[in-house]
Amino acid sequence: KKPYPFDVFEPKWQQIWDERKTFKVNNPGEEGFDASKPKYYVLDMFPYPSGAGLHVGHPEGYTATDIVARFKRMNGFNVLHPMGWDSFGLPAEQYAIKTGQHPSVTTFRNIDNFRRQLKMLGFSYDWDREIATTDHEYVRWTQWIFLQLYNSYYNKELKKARPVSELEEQGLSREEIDQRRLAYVAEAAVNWSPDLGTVLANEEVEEWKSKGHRVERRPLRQWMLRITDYAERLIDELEPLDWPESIKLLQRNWIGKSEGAEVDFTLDGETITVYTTRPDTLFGATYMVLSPEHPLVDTVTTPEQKHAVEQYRAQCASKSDLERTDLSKEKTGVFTGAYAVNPVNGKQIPVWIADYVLMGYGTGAIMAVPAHDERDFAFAQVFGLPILQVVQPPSEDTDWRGFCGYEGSSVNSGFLTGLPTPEAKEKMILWLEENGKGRRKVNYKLRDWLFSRQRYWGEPFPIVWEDGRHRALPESELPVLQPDLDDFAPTGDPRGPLVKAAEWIAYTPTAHRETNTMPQWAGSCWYYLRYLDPANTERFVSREAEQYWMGSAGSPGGVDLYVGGTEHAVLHLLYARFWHKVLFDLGYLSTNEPFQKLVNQGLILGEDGQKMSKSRGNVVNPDDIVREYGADSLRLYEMFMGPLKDVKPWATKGVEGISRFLARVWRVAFRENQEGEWEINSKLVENAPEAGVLAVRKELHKTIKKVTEDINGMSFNTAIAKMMECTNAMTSADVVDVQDYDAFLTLLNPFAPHLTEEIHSRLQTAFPALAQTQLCQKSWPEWEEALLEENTVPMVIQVNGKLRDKLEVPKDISREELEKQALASAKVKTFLDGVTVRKVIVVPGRLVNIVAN
Ligand code: ANZ
Repeated sequence: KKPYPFDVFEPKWQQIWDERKTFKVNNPGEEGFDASKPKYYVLDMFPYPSGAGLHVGHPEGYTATDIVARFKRMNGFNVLHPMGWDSFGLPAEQYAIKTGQHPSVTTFRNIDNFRRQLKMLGFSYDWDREIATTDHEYVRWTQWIFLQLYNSYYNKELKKARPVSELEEQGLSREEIDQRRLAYVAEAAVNWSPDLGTVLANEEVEEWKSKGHRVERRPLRQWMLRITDYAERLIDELEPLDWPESIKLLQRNWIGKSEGAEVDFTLDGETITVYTTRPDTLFGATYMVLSPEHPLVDTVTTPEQKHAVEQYRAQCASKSDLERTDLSKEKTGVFTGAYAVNPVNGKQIPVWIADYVLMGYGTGAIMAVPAHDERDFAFAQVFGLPILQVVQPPSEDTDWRGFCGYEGSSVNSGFLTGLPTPEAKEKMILWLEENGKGRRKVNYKLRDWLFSRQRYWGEPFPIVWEDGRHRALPESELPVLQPDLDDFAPTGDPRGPLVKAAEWIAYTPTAHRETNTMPQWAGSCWYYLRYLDPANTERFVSREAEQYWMGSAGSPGGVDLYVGGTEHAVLHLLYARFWHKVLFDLGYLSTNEPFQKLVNQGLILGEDGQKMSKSRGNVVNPDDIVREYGADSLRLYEMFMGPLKDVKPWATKGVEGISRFLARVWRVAFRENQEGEWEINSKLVENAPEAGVLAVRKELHKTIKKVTEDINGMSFNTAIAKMMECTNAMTSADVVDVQDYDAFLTLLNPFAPHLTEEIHSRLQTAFPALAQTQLCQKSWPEWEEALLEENTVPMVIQVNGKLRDKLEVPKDISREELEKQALASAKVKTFLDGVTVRKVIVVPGRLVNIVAN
C-alpha cells in the first residue's frame, strides 16, 4: 500500500493542469495578458529526444527551473516557461539507420515519449509553446536566419554585422562579396569522420572520438560561419553576464585571445610572416618552422630535400590538431634546405617544417626561440639546433632554458638589452612597425564554424548552385525540406546522402540544390526566441513579443534564468551567442546577449558513483521511480541530493526517505479511518487561540523566510531541510491552525505540486475560509518579522509535578494570564477532571505547576 495516494492524484492533477491550461502565459496584445506584471523568462536546455527516453539527469535541472517558475508566478510575475525538442541530429539518424526506420518516425515517437515523461513529472510548462526544431515552420525560420548570415558581413569599423548590399553599393565584385559573407564557402582542411560519413566542427571532435569514431583531416569545400569576426565581442560581452566563472573561463580559453606581433622574414625575395606573442625574443630566433600545409613549403624546399619533405607531409595528414600540439609527444620535422633572414639582425636561420606548427593558427609559420619556448626547445634538442638565451630570469636560480612564456629582462638582444619583458615587447613592435618589418597583431584561437554536414537528418541549405556559384533561394521558397529518401545512409561521398535525390537536386535544368545539411546546433541556436511567439507565420518572432520577453525594461534583459549542463560551454552556448549578436546587429533583437543568468546543474551519477550509462547497467529510469514513489518524491529527492551545482550519486534509499517525508506532510492533514479512507485530522482547526499554535506559527514564519531566500539563491536542498523541520513541528503539535498549514503547503507547492494541490483541494470543502483556487495561483506567503524574534518562551505545564503540556507564551506574560492559559489547556483539563485545583505555582519563564486533588 502506498503511504499516501499519489498514484491516484498525481495523474489527476496533471490532467487538470493540461485541460485548464493552468500554466499558459499570454503575450502582449493577447487577451488575458496582464501588462501590470513584470516578466520572468526561465528556460531549460531543451532535450534531444533520444530513443532511451528521459534520464534522471533531465529532471534535475527541470525541477530546479520549475520551482523557480512556480515561485515567480506566485510572486506576481508573468512567467515564460516553455519546453521543446532538439530533434535533428546525428544520433537520431544513426539510430534510424540501425533500425531501418525513417528518422522522422523515430523522432516523433521519441518526442511523444519525452512529452509523456515530462508531463508525468508535473512541470509547469506552457505547452501551447511547444516546438521541435524539425517542425517545418521551425525549419523555415532556421533557414531564414541562415539567409540573414549569408546576406551580411561584419563591418570592422562599426564592429557589427551589416547587409552585404552595402558592399555592392561600394562597388565590390561578386567574388569579393562572397569572401565577406558571414556564411561563406571555403575549401579547408576539415575533420572528416569516415565512420560517420560527415565532417565535424572542431568543438565536436573530441566527443565523437571518445565514442570510438575515427576523425581525420581532409581538405573539403564546406559552408563556414564567420564566428571569428565576433571573437572580440564574444569575449568582451561575456564579462558582465551572471554565469558561472568556470563556464566563462572555458569560453574565454576556447576563443583564446592572444596579443603579439607579426614579423616578416625574407627568403629569396619571398616574405614569410610569422606570428609571435614574444616579439621581445626575436634576437633569439635560431630557426624557423613552417606548418607542413604552409603554401610556401613547395617554393622554398630545395630539390635535395623535396623527397623527405613530401614524405613527412603525407605522414602528418591524419593527425588531429590536438595530437600535433601535444606537449608530451616526441617532436618530428624535416629541414627544407632553405634559410630565411631574421629582419632584426640580418642573420640567416634554417627553415624547417614540423607538425607542431598548425596552419590554422596565426600565419602557419613561427620563429623558433628554443631558449624560451618549450616546444621549440624540445624540437631543437631532437635536431641539434642552436639555443640562444635572450631573456634573463628575475631570479638567478631559475633555469632559463625552454621555459615557456618566461618574463624577465632582455639579454643578448641589441637595442632591447636590459629592458623588462613588457617594455621590450612594446619597443620591438614599434621598431618592426617603423621599419616596415612587422606589425602589432591580436589573434584568436577560435576558428570559423564549420557549418555543413554530409547527413540526411538536418536542415537543407536554402541555396542553389549555378555555373559554379551559389545563390540564396528567395524567402518565399522556405522552408526547403529534405526529400523523402528510403536510403538515407551516408555513402562516403562528401556531398552527403542527398545526392541520391536526383529530382530534388535539380532545381532548374541548369541549377542544382546544395546537398549538405546544417548541423544540429542550428536549431538550438535560436529556439529560445521561437518560444516567444511560436505560431508566428510572418516573422521568426514578433517585435512586440521579443521586446516584452527579452527586452531590458526594468530588468537586465534576455533570458532571466537558463539552466543546463556544462557540456555545452563551448558549443551551444557559444554558437547561440554568436547568432544572437548577428540578429541583434541587424536590428531584430533588443539585447546583445541571449542568456543573462546561467546555472549549471551537476551530473547525477549512478548508485555506484560512476557515470550512468547503458553499458554499466546503472541507469535509473524516471518511470520506475515515479511508479514506485510518485513524481513529487522524484522531484523533491533530486533537489534534496545536494547543491544543484554539485556532482552527486543517486541513492534509491534517499527517495524512500523523501517519500516518507511527504507522507508525514499528508498525515498532518489526514488520518486513515477504519474503512481505510483518509479523513481530515481533527488537529487542524480554524482560528485557534494563538497560545496553542504560536510555536508552530513561529516555525512556519522562519520557514517562509528561509524557503523564500533559498529559492532566490537556488539552494533547494536547504529549503527542503527547513520544510522538514517545520513538518516535524506540525506533526508533534496537538493543534495546527489550518491557515498556517495551508501557508506551509504553499511553500512546498513549487517542490511537490501534486501533493500540495491535492491536500489543499480536499481541505477547501471543510475550511471555506481557505483560498478557493489552486495553490499554484495563490500569492507567495510573507513572513512576519515579529514572529521571527525570540520574544516568546516555552512554558512547561505540570499537574502535580508531572509534565502535561507545553505552551509557547510571550516573554512578558503576566502571572494571571499565564495561569489562565495553563488552566485552559485542553491536555491539562483532562487531568483536572473530577479534582479540585488547590494551588497554582508559577515559576516565571519556566513552568506552571497545578496542585490538585
Ligand atoms: C616566439 C616565441 C618565443 C613564442 C617564446 C612563444 C614563446 P598563443 O597565441 O598564446 O597560443 N605559434 C604561433 N603560431 C603558431 C602555429 N600556427 N602553430 C603552433 N604554434 C604557433 O601563442 C603564440 C605562440 O605560439 C607564438 O609565439 C609562437 O611561438 C607559437 F619564448 O613565437 B612564439
